[in-house]
Amino acid sequence: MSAESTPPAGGSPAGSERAHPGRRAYGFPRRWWEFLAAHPPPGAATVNRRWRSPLRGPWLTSVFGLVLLVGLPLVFLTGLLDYLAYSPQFGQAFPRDVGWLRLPPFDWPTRPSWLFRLTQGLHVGLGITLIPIVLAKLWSVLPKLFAWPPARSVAQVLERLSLLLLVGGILFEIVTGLLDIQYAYLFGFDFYTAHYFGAWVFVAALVTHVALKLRRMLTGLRSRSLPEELATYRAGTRPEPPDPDELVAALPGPPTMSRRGALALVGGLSALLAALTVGQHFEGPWRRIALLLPRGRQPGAGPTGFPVNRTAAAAGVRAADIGPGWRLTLRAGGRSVTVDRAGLLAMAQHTVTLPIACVEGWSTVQTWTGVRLRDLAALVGADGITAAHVVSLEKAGLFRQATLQANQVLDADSLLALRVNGVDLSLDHGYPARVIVPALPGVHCTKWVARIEFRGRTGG
Ligand SMILES: Nc1nc2c(c(=O)[nH]1)N[C@H]1C(S)=C(S)[C@@H](COP(=O)(O)O)O[C@H]1N2
Ligand SMILES: [Mo]
Repeated sequence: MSAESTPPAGGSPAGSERAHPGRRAYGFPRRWWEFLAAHPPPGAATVNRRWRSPLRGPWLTSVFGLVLLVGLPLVFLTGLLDYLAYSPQFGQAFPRDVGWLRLPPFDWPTRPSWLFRLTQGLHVGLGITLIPIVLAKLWSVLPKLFAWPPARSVAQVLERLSLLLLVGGILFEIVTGLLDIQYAYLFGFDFYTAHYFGAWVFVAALVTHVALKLRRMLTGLRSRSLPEELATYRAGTRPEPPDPDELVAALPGPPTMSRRGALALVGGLSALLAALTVGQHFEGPWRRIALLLPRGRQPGAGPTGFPVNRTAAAAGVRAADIGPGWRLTLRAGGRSVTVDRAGLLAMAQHTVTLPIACVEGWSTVQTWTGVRLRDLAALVGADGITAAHVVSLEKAGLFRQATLQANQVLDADSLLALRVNGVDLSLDHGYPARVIVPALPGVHCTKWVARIEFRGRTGG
């Protein structure tokens, strides 16, 4: 039995107890937890003896905690930015309505052109890279999950409840996120809604946790010197001194690994995951080792050999839809103009090098040629543009249409692309015409465009 389960007769160290015998401040009646302590469930009393790693302790927990304290808010913030990049003001972000969590609307910028590539890359990449650190942090405090009695005061119950949301929240975000980038919707709920609200639950719990533990983390960090730990091999590894939180094992076993070994193992796993992830953003051999990239790992050769999110076949686009009979319809203020591909090729052509960055975690930079969106607006006499609604010839599907902000329509690099890397667009990349706009989420770079409706102050 550990010392805590047999409180010394005559009262506990809590001063309040002396003033109110039999009752702790904000605590349960002492009889309750004494009863609980005397009746542990099978195995609970020996937990302290079973978790024997001499590496567990406030310092190690604090090191992992510090990394997560810096990293996880960044994952959260870049996730929110990705949400905002979808222009929620047009009701096209997922989830569509977030109630009072709605953030002030603003126009997602078109510069720098790699902005969305950066935010989604950090969100997915850092999220994946931090997984080993999350698991290591959980390992370092795991025995506390089995602490008995489970709580002695209302404050402790609340704290453990917040830990449930914290741990449950981060594991939920990791699992749903990983499944999403594999396009493996094994769960019966909407990914975006769950991942979005799950993130807020996690962050609320994180703020609570930081408020409660920040000082102990700082004390923990100061309790040992990192350079010294990094120079200490297994033979010299000693347990940390007993701590009030009981992170240190009551009966530490001999070390099987040094602290520097543990840090190297966890850091090495993170580095490995990072290496398997960054390839999602670069061509050549990198993309081939991007094991977490589900689509387009073998994008084929030639100028159109870059990743395809959804093929023409998958989108139900038939050859007849995009043959010589294809027309682009432009609309504004009740007017309508139709152009064929030859007509578009006869207009002023512009060439830009821009990324397609898919929110599912990959990106690719290519050189696109086509007509400026603002030239198309002029062709149909649209002015005072506030937005443009782009519709593909796909009959159904979430990605068949997108609304662009005014700044996205008017940017000199925003194109209806007809060609890529010097050749006609391939069928899978959106032939006869697709949208490409700097810093626009890939999902809004509509392929197989059939119609563009310009909206403006002067009707339309
Ligand atoms: N019509 C249509 N356009 C679409 C899609 C689609 O499914 N249908 N997918 C979008 C998504 S999610 C991405 S990331 C990009 C990918 O473009 P790519 O397949 O040419 O690489 O196209 C976008 N345009
Ligand atoms: Mo995408």
